[in-house]
Amino acid sequence: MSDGTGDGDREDTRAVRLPPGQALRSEHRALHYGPVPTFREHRWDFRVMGVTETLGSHRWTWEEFGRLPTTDSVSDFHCVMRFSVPDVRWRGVRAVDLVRVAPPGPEVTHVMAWGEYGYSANLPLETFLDEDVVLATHRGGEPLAPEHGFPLRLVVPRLYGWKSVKWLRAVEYMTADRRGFWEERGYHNRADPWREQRFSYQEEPGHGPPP
Ligand SMILES: Nc1nc2c(c(=O)[nH]1)N[C@H]1C(S)=C(S)[C@@H](COP(=O)(O)O)O[C@H]1N2
Ligand SMILES: [Mo]
Repeated sequence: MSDGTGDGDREDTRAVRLPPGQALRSEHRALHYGPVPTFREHRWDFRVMGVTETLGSHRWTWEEFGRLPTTDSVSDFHCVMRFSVPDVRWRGVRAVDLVRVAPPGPEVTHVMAWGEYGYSANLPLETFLDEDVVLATHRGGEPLAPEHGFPLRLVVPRLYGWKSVKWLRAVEYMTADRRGFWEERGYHNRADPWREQRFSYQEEPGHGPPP
């Protein structure tokens, strides 16, 4: 049996792995809106808030966050600007493991991920719980570079890149869907790259709350 490492096999696999309208890019160039924040450990915390099971919020200092269990996860990264970066190795706390220690109330349907400076992105709780979703501290075996989200970022490989919030500071549990930063500014509420859900004008009834 072939181990699938021949060049031909590899090309085939990648062609299938590339969502429509995307081109491969090996270099992972940083892309974001606004400045790169400076990490100050004494001022940093991470919170899980909103409709938690206890209705109280959970808070971790950087040191406490570092004691949560971590996992390695390799995934492809798809930016709405039509490029995809294959085989990115992330390390961090899987969203499912976070939710285990900070459970949502039973009526929670969506989460809002919050970054520094109020950047935000919404996603269904079900998607947040996919096993490849991580709150990443490392990329390619190294701590995140500042421009890639140091010290912590969300990675949601199955949605377009803007949902992968860099400089992550909080996760909010919600009982209804609400638009995040780009979802309020013309980008698709769902953002599934396999369905090419790029812009909000493509949304159909049921895809999200009114823009
Ligand atoms: N806080 C924050 N996170 C963000 C963004 C941003 O502007 N601010 N841009 C998003 C977009 S559009 C993409 S494609 C990815 C890019 O991640 P990278 O810079 O690590 O390649 O970050 C996402 N996360
Ligand atoms: Mo993006």
